[in-house]
Amino acid sequence: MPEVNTRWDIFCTVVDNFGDIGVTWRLARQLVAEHSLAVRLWVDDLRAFERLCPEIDIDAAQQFQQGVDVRHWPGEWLPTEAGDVVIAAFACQLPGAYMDAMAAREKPLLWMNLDYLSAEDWVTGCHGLPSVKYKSVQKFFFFPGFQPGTGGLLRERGLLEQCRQFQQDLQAQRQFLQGLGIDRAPEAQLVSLFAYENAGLASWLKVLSADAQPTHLLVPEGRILGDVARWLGVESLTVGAIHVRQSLTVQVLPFVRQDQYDRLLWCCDFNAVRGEDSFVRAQWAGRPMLWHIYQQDEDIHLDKLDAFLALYTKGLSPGAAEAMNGLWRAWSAGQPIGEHWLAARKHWPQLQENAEAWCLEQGLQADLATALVQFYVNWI
Ligand code: TRH
Repeated sequence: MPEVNTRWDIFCTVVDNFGDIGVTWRLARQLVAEHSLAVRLWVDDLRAFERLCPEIDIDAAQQFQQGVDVRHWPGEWLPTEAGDVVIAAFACQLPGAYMDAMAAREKPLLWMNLDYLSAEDWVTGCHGLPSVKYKSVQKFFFFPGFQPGTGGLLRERGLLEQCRQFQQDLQAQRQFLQGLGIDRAPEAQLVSLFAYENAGLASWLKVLSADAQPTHLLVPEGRILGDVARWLGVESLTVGAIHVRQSLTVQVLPFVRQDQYDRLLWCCDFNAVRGEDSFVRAQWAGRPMLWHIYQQDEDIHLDKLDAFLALYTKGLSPGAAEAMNGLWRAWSAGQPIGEHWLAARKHWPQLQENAEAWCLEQGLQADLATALVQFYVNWI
């Protein structure tokens, strides 16, 4: 493993939402906590960061947070020595002067692009390959993924054990939920909902409200709230709002810190998630889930969705796999999902087992931070 003093620079531009900072913040913390590395995290938007980590001082050019040297990536770059390892997250463009500093280093450095997560087959072939060069400095592709031969997924040491322990401790869950103002409706299944705007939502809420089984739906503040409000027939929804419609209780939560969001996922019987980071965290919760994939031009996200579904549903019976495929595809297309939800409910025990098995199978892979460190060790 690399010498303790290795210096790593991670660059993050917040393109939209929270995935870019969500992923890089987790990675930076883990490299510090588990690999004793000196990590600078350069972020261009500290306000987005603050939502996930309220301790962030949005006016500070530099600050330490959980051992990570957090730097506000300034519009006008100041001369800075390059690190030993440089990670450009999601193909972000590094400052020209920093790239010159990289090329000027006497000791060569490792430069990597941390790519988007995809289950597509081609990822295995491209992971670790050389990409472009800047002067004498070679950049490499680093692809997260679900299959051997990829860079794996972000997973902190002991995460799955911690999650299972929490899931077995009803008192700890109750306390945690109460801290967020959640008093679980009796006998209700707990469902979390984090998604982009979705025209298919109304059909789901309708089915949930008419179901014999009560549902307590937890909706963190965000883009889906407008659709929830429309279905409820209320003008707007604010944090703390609770509305009951027959079997369905809808509660609006604040946007919580990242580690609290993880716990919320662990508490729920079903998690609707989106983007990249919450999608992975729901998998670690080991519970059935629904993914609202981030839309891309020319519908290329649909290939990603299908590639993941093919892996995720491979252990299911044909009926259960069909129900999952129908549910996930309809949700990401913004189509009604009420009928698909009912079809999936028929296979619930199998979907629960599958979620656990998938989580354990993925937990056998090396985690992404360790794989990055290993990549560096192999490179020197
Ligand atoms: O926010 P996202 O949609 O992020 C993105 C971006 O759109 C990005 O541009 C795109 O590249 C990427 O997805 C694929 O969804 P994601 O990735 O799930 O990120 C959300 C983060 O917010 C995640 O780290 C969890 C965190 N979070 C909290 O910390 N507290 C909360 O209450 C909630 C709901 C989320």
